[in-house]
This record gives sequence, structure tokens and C-alpha cells, in this order.
Amino acid sequence: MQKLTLIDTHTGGEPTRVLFDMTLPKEIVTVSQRRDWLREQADWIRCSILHEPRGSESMVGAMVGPPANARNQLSVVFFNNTGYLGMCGHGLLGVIEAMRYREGWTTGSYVVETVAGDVRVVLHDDRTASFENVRSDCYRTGVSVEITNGESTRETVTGDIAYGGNWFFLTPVEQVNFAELESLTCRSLRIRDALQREGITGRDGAQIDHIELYAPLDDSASAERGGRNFVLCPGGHYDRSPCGTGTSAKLACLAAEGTLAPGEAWIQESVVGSRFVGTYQRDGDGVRATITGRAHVMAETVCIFDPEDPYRFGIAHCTATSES
Ligand code: PYC
Repeated sequence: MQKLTLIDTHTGGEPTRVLFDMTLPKEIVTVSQRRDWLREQADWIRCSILHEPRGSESMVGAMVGPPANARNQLSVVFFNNTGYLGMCGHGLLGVIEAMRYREGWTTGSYVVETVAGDVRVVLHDDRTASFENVRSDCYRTGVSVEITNGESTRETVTGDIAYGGNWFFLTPVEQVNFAELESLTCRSLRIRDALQREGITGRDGAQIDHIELYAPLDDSASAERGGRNFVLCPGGHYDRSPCGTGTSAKLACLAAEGTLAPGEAWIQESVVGSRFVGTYQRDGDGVRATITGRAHVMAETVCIFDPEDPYRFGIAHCTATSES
């Protein structure tokens, strides 16, 4: 019976399933080749571990493997319920915690290859970890789109487009409350649809597949600089974590508008209340963001693929396969 070994982690409430022990053909060396192989030859892995009945829409998957460059320590391909991600901040923190748990990684510095680029990671004594993300930048400011609320009310929504390892449209809202999840999701979906309808993209036509709604931190008396965010992910679910790539995109926007100084700490709080701390250094007209957070290992799982189970590769995959 075919089996796959996973370590389940969560980072600020957002789960990551870390896949170990994958043996790929020898000619596949770089992390992009690993992503392409997974997408083209073995997409059933993504579907079967992230789709129901084994997975759930909020899960991100991470396939770890050897680095292409012998000076680095690891390569990681990230994926979600709809496809493959260049980089994933909460997912990377989950992978690092899984490496500490399973491979005995200790306090210190490591370099991880991702499809978006190499990322330096530091494990701290207090079991938090930091990563210096790939270069982030604020691509366009003051971009307006028209959304329709309910039956007929039209509203113009204005925001910034930024890259933080994934593409984001960031726009303010009055509050980001857990009790308002449904309306935050609805608003974000409308914005995403409007961006697509109006042909508004990131650089080189890249699809803007993450929407970030932001509001001030609840505790306005606090001296901390920061904000609370709701992030809609490509599969239509919200990020339970503060979103590492979203925090990087936010820091790029703050740097571009001159409201946060290099090295100054920014607290990014998620809609469930979990926190990352971010800082940045300038990198040309963009920034290098460093994000700190903590992940936890939750389970070691052996997935079993029973040939008699019609849904062993996930419901969506089985449906797509039987329809094609
Ligand atoms: O933490 O970068 C992140 C992320 C992207 C999508 C879900 N989480």
C-alpha cells in the first residue's frame, strides 16, 4: 500500500503539512524543477494531502528536499488547494519547526531555496524563528477598482499593489474582527474579481491572487507600531496567520510611503489574533523584510492510500479525473 509521511505544523493558527522523504528523478535538481515535476507528474500528492477528506482548504503543503546549491541547507516547494506558491512565510516557519523537531536543527542560521528565491532563516533560542524574505516592493499605489455590494450598490475601493513573495492588493477597512469573517471574505472576493475583470495585475501580468484588508491594532493606546490584517488566499480561504508574504508586502508599502523607518519593528496581527514582528532594510527601491514568528508541531502523520478508497486522492482530484 502506498504511504506518505507528513509532519503537521501550524503557525499562528495556519496549518502547514510538511512532506518528507520524496525521491525525485536524479535529473531534477533546482527547486523550480522540483515544483514543475510535482505539478506535472505528481499533482495527486498536492490534491490528496490538501483536499478533503484528508486535508482542508486552509492547509498549505511544503515538499522539502535537498538544495541545488551545496552551500544551502534545504529546498522547499509550497502549494495550496489551488496550485503552487512561490513562497509562503507561515509555511516556511512551519517547515523550520518541523526540521527542528525531526532533523534536530539547532539555534543558528540556514539558507532555504524557494521558487521565489533563496531565503535566510535564523532559529532563535526561544523557539521563534526569523526569515529574511526575498526582495519585496510596492509596485503601484492608489489603484482603484469598482465593486458591487449586494444587489446594486457600487463602491470604489482604492489600494496598493505590492509583491512580498506573492502578489497582494492591500486596502484599508475600518476593523478586522473575527466576528466579521464572512463579510471580510465577501469583500475580498469582490475586490479580487474586480481586479481580474479590469485586467489589473502585478508586474509582467502576474495575477494578484492575495487580497489584504488592514486596520489599526485594537490597542490604540499601545506604543507598538502595527496593524491587524485579513488575508484572502488564492483558494478563497483566509490566512489564520498574519501572512509572512503579506507582512513583507505591507512593509514594502510602509517603506514606500515613508511611514516606517528601516529597522523599526512592525507588529502584524492576524484576524485570529496571532502575531508576527517584521522589520525591513532597503534594497534599491524595494525592501528586504525580516519576519519573526513561532510555529508548533502538531502531528506526525502517515497517509495511507488504500486502492479501494475512491477518495484517496482527494474529492476534487477524483471528481476532475472522473470528469476528464
Ligand atoms: O504566510 O506567506 C504566508 C502565506 C501565504 C499564503 C498563506 N500564508
